Amino acid sequence: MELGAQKLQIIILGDGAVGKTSILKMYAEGKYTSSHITTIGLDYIATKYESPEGKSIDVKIWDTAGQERFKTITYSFYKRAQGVLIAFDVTNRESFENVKNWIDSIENYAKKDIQKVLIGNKIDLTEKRKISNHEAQNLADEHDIPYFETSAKLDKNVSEVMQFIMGKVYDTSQKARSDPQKEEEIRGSQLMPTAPPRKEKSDDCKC
Ligand SMILES: Nc1nc2c(ncn2[C@@H]2O[C@H](COP(=O)(O)OP(=O)(O)OP(=O)(O)O)[C@@H](O)[C@H]2O)c(=O)[nH]1
Ligand SMILES: [Mg+2]
Repeated sequence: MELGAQKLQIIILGDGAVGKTSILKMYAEGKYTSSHITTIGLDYIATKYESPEGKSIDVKIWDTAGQERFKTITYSFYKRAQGVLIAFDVTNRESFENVKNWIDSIENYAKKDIQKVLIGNKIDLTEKRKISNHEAQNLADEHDIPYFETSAKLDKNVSEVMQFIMGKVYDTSQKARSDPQKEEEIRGSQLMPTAPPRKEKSDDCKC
């Protein structure tokens, strides 16, 4: 049975200021800003994935807020995501330690077959680096998650990681589409609610 227009849904998670928005902005717009504009609640970018058969598939990538106070909003968006990027900052050990918590939350709130990728961002800050490639790769291996290192600032590995997750999500969704039992689930995933993008500058935040 043929389903309606296919749309892939991906979410990016990780502590505040690890560079989630910067990665997505570099991918979608080829732009980088050095100021930290904290994501409030939820935002998204829309892009396309060219499938190996030459189909152009709509992709929505949800940009979440790392701050604790927005976690409830984020959880409500886990359920329909088919792919998740978990990002940490290679110069910030706490953000790396918290990867385990992000993985736990995915296990608690997301679909079982969600495709995961771990990203160590800010690799341009060589002198300040606290987490080696080896240490991060070990954690990724423990959880059986592919690991990529990126620099949103230098546009290093950004399109590679995005293409990788979209490819994984597309392959999984193709398999699911040929399984009639999963049909309803796919339809549901195309009905993800849209949140208006809202941003505020962290410097001005009085909260
Ligand atoms: N040196 C360097 N700085 C980066 C890189 N990526 C992001 N940053 C900086 O890190 C800060 C935080 O980046 P954001 O993309 O806003 O981080 P975020 O994870 O979206 O943060 P929240 O929305 O608060 O959760 C900004 O000042 C960015 O300019 C990178 O690859 N290298
Ligand atoms: Mg952000």
